[in-house]
Amino acid sequence: MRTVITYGTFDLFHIGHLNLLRRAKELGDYLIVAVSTDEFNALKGKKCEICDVDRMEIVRAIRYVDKVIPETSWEQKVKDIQKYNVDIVVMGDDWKGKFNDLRQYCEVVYLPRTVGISTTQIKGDLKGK
Ligand code: C2G
Repeated sequence: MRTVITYGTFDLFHIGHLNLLRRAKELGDYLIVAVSTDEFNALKGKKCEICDVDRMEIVRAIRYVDKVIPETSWEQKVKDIQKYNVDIVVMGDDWKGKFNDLRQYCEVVYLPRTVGISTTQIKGDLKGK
């Protein structure tokens, strides 16, 4: 069984997130998604519209997702890879190169982002209304 893991905030869940999760699942048999906690997002300088409990619940309901765990730190990825026997880490290519150090543990795949959609853009559009 090939286990895939990906990490993200998934705030205001949109088609870009769904495309990422669908393609991540296509690379294996079991997809784990680590959803950033509100506390970790504060470290990332991100303020979420949707709280972490609800963001995790929404991601958990996606048909491609087999397990949801909290993402609480940058450093947890190595522990996750070992704990869950991960074969592939998948991220959108805005992160291209950032996680290459994980290649000593497993494959790392960067997938093209879905153009034309982002949580920031959605928030901006709503503010303009
Ligand atoms: N994404 C995408 N296309 C978009 C928007 C996002 O493919 N139009 C991807 C991102 O590249 C990322 C995932 O969807 O792989 C989640 O995006 P965010 O919620 O913005 O996650 P981010 O804040 O980048 O957190 O440790 C890694 C971080 O937790 C990633």
